[in-house]
Amino acid sequence: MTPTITAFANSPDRGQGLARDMRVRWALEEVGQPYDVRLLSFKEMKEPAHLALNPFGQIPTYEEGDLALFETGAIVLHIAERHAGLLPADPGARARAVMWMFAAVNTVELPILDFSYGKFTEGKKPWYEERLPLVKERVRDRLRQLSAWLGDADWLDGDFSAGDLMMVSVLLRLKPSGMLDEFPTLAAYVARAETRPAYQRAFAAQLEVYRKMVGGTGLEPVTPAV
Ligand code: GTB
Repeated sequence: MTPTITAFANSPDRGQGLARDMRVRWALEEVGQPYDVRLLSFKEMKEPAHLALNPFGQIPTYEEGDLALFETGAIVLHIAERHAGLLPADPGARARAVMWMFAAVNTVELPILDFSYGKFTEGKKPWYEERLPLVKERVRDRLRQLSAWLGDADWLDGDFSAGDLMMVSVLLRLKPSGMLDEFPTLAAYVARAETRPAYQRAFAAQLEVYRKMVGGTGLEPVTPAV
């Protein structure tokens, strides 16, 4: 059965791969599973039909027959469990790949979101500039630790896995800020992932939405807003 995912009809990042349907598209591409996409306006995301799928009124969601999921980590794990290619067969290695998925969203993403959301939600507060160095240092702490773990390995634990997919997706959020480039090991890790054909297909599909819906080239500067 072909799953259907939801995505922004008009993504604030102009189709540059930062909206979270990208993670789901990428996972589906890695395992070779075709999918349909239902595009939603911000208004539609807050209406009852979508709230029945995701009570938080966000994208992406994932529908497959009777199954409806939200939360990208859960969706990517579901895809990885049902198809070969994103989780190792060995039970220990599999558990560690899942551990890295959680580390991505629960340990690394938190300070990154504090940094990137802060600019838009708190940017005009008098204390924003004073707090910013602390927020950035928390991000750098995680990047330093992750960089030390990765060393000269290609991926976090053996072959590319759903753990890498989630971690790279989280790190990509830092790209517009330039902070990732302070850590060449991580910049190379992200670049390595971006060369994967599955990543490129997912990116192209997301960009195509922006081109069709908005008529832009996708080459305009990125201004993350959500
Ligand atoms: N924890 C959830 C998950 O991982 O699935 C979070 C989902 C989420 O944050 N969805 C966002 C959303 O629906 C879109 S992806 N926001 C609308 C709302 O909450 O009303 C987050 C996002 C949006 C835009 C950019 N950007 O433009 O750079 C980057 C990331």
